[in-house]
Amino acid sequence: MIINFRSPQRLLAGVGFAATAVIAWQSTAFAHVTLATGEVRANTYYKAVFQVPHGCDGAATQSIRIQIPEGVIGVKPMPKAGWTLSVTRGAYAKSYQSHGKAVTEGPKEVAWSGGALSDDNYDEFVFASFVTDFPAGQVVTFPTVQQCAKGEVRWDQIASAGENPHNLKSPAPTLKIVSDTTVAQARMDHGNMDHTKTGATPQTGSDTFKIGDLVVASPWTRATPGGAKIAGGYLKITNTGKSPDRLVGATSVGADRVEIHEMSMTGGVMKMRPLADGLTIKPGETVELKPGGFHMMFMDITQPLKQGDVLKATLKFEKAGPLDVSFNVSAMGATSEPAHKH
Ligand SMILES: [Cu+2]
Repeated sequence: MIINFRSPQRLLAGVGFAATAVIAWQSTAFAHVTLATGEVRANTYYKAVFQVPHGCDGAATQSIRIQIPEGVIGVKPMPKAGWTLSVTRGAYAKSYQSHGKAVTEGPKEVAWSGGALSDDNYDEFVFASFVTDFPAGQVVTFPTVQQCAKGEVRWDQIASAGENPHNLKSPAPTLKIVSDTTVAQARMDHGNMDHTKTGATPQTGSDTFKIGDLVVASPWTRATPGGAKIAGGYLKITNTGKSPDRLVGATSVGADRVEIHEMSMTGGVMKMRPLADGLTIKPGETVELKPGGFHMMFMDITQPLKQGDVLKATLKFEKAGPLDVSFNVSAMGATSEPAHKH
């Protein structure tokens, strides 16, 4: 009798734990209101997905109001059940060509209001748009007001030249215009989502670590902003042997746990998921873990990572066994490994 009573409870407890883990990842991953895809080419359609990770100091979110910058035209917001959608139209500063016609006015602000998004939940606010002829490298900002049952947050701070956007308390969501030749992949690995990339110039490191037939080259990570709980880990693994091996996990004294993730573009939105079976390295192959692709994820880091630091970790390979490596900590927002001081 007692056993029959307890079994379903144990099952439920298991389910509850899994769900909690997922939510914890989301809320730590996106500290600010940000765009899911932070890079786009000029003269293309752009699906803007605004991620709202929490309320205002614990209070539920009741409205999200987004200003549309000049040059982003033809905005079509996605209605949301339980929210009232309103669009404020106005004249554009100049005339744009769209499908052979001149477009001189359109939405200048969109707002979803009357909702109740609990501080414990995460939601997305979406519109379709067309990004006009911006020069590559330009950062387009979308000042956003998040109004809550109590208080509001104005996500409208814009980094001035030379200023690190990570130092801003409430940065406006940003979209970086990339050139045609740049692969338009959003290099948003969570901790640095959509923030302007600054800092380190590409440098190839010389750190290598070997075990059995495996060579691990140049592990690196990024400095993390104050409250960040996660950090990405990047490196290259070469299998010089005759049989496949697998990176099945890792541990680090600097993190509660370490996961291996994959990123992929789905419907214009970059998503990531843990690789349950690890990452296979075939004989003769080099697998690169890098921003926007496969990566390691340090979860619940014990203290912020600072540029120039070294984060120790132990990689676990299915056949080769454990391998101690050091991740060099690059600048915040860096897209490649830091220069080394040996
Ligand atoms: Cu990840």
